[in-house]
Amino acid sequence: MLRTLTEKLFGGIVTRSTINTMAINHEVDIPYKKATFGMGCFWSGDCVFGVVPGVLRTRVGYSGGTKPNANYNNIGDHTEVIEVDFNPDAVSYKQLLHTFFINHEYGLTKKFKRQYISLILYHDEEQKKLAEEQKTAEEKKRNIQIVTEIRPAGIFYPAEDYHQKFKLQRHKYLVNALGLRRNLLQTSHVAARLNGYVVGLGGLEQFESEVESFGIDQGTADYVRKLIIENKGGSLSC
Ligand code: MHO
Repeated sequence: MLRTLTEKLFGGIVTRSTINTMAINHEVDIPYKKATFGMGCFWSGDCVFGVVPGVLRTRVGYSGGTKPNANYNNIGDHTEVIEVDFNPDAVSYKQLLHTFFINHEYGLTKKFKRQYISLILYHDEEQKKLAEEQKTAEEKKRNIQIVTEIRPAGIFYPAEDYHQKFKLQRHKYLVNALGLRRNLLQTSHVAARLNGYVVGLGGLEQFESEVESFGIDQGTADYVRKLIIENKGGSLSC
C-alpha cells in the first residue's frame, strides 16, 4: 500500500495538522540587535514594530525604572516598552527610530504618566547618538517640541502572557493554527509579524512577499489577508 508523505516521514503517528504546526517558522536564526521603545500602551507598539521588514521578534514588558520585579499591577516607575530583535542587515536602527517617531498615538509632545511616556532605551553609544540626532531632526522638521526621554537600557521585565501579541491573541483561530503556546509568545517570528498584519499594518503586498516563508497553510493565510484588507488604515488605539 502506498503511504502518504506524512506517514513515510513520521510513521503515520503524526497528523497532518501537527505537521503544519511543525512547519511554522517560529524560529529564525539570524544575527540580531536589540532596540527598546516606549510609545504609550505597548499593545499597539508591538504591532507597529512586528511588521517592519527586518524585525525578527518582539516582546512587551516593563523597563526604564528601578522597581524590582515589576508587573502590570505593580509597574512602579517603569514604562510599558516594546523590545525588538532586528536584523541590522535588513533594517537600520535609524529606520526603527523613524517608525518610532511617526507612530505615537499620544505622548510624543506631552508628558504622560510614566507608564505611557515616550521613551527610547538605547543599547549602545551608537544608538544613543542616532536617537538624539533623530529627535532633534524631527523637532526641526515638524516644528514641535518632543518630550521623548533617551536613556540607557537596563533590566527588562517581560509582561504577562496576556499582553504579548495582544492583538493576535484576539484571534483564537490563529492562535490554534500557529500552535502559539506560552513559550512562543515572546519568541515566535511568525507571531510577531502576524500581530501587525491582523490590525491592518504592513499591507497586502508586503504580506504576499513573505507569506511563503511563514510556513502557514492556505486557510490561515486567507484569514490574515481578510484582516489586512478589513483593517487597512484603521486606528492603532489600544
Ligand atoms: N486601554 C487599555 C490599556 C492597556 S495597556 C496594556 C486598558 O485600559 O486596558 O496599558
